[in-house]
Amino acid sequence: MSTLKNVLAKKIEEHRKRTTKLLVESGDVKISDVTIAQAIGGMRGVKGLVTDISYLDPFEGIRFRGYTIQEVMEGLPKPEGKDYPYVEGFFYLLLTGDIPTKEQAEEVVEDMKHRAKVPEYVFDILRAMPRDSHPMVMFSAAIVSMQRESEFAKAYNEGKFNKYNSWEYMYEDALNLMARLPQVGAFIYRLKYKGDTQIDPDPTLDLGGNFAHMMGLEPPYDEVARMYFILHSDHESGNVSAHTTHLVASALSDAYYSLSAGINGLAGPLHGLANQEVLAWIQQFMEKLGGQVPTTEQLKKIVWDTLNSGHVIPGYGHAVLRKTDPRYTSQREYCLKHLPDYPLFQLVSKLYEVVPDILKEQGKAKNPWPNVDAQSGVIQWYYGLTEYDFYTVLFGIGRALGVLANITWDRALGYPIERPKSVTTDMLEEYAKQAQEAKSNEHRA
Ligand code: AMX
Repeated sequence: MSTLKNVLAKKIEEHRKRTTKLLVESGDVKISDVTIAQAIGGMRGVKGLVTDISYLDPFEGIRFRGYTIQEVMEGLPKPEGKDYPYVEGFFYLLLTGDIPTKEQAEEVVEDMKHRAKVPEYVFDILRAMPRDSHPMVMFSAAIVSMQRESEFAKAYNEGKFNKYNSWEYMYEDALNLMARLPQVGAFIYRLKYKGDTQIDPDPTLDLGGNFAHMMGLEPPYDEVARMYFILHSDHESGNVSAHTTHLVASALSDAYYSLSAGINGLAGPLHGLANQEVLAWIQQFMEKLGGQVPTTEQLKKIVWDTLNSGHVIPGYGHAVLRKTDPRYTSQREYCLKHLPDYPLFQLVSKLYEVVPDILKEQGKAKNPWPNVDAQSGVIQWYYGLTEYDFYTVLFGIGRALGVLANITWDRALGYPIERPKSVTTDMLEEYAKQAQEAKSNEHRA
């Protein structure tokens, strides 16, 4: 058994005791109430999910297994001469909660290399699809098409499967999928935008390095890939892609079905597609201005015009965060170091100066600050990846790290099929009436 699987098995053994104790001794302790506004309004703020992979504080931002972005980037082992850590070592951290040693991280690098072979039929399927299909459609289809490779589904069908060992099959699927996604993504990119001129994987490279190589992008794009995949990996369980993956897996669907479903959610413009939308929006108004960088006054007008036409400002706002997204800040720091004078970066920085005040003045968005997507396209564009409808695939490869770690733990802890209860509008009106009556009785008393 690999070190990672061994360590994970021990952690699971320990953790199961905690979950059982909570259920047996404190199962009826309340952690959340639900208002009518929350039931209608997308369950915002309702605590009803459990994950230990990451936690999102509205003001501090994301912590992966208790570590801030900076601690992750500084603390994890890195390939020789590189500034950003092995993605594989980060996956070790997400799964186990431990920062791996360099040896442990490199063991995962080697393990993933052995799992990285994408079945030929996936390429045939992708080539058979209309070339103008959105890259996220291709990505999702490629993932679900590999379902026949699922160890989890095989074990289930062969009756090997029980509540205690099912995580091991999910783990195998998670690692196999994670090892293959970079090639699937790079294949789609080169199929769609580079005339199907494919670049073979280089078995000497780590996941981030190999992705850059297969995309045909020179270093330091390998560093960008490592940073990007880590930053986009997880944002606790309630976001659409993570929640969907978890929900589908709760029906004992395997990792292929579950991840593909999560990727479909990520493809929505209010979620992962926002990174593409930011670039599309910028390109649109730059075109209107004849390529000239807008002045602050012009930018303010553009932002107001966008809002007044009923559109959201892509890359701004968040359902949980109430400050600038540290994933935005992390990418901004990269830009300040590597491309401070790049006009597109300067424009995005100017937007940062203008948009929050306008959103505050408009008074609708609860969070006027930028999220991860406001900044990410700039770096991609700078390194030559200008086909912005591909950006959400990059997000998807990263997001897979978090959601696959999550569903492995879901099986390890035996979480049941997810099934919240709904009510009807008549029932809500009855609750409202009863609350009003109770209030007037209180006044009278
Ligand atoms: N521009 C304009 N209006 C915005 C806004 C923005 N960036 N963010 C929120 N609002 C509006 C909402 O549309 C809503 O309007 P309504 O009352 O007319 O329906 C109102 O402000 C209240 O919304 P909220 O409670 O602040 O946000 P939410 O939790 O409902 O939605 C989000 C969160 C991210 C969908 C929203 O902020 C948004 O649409 N942002 C732009 C798209 C985007 O960047 N998405 C990426 C998010 C990060 C990610 O998942 N990758």
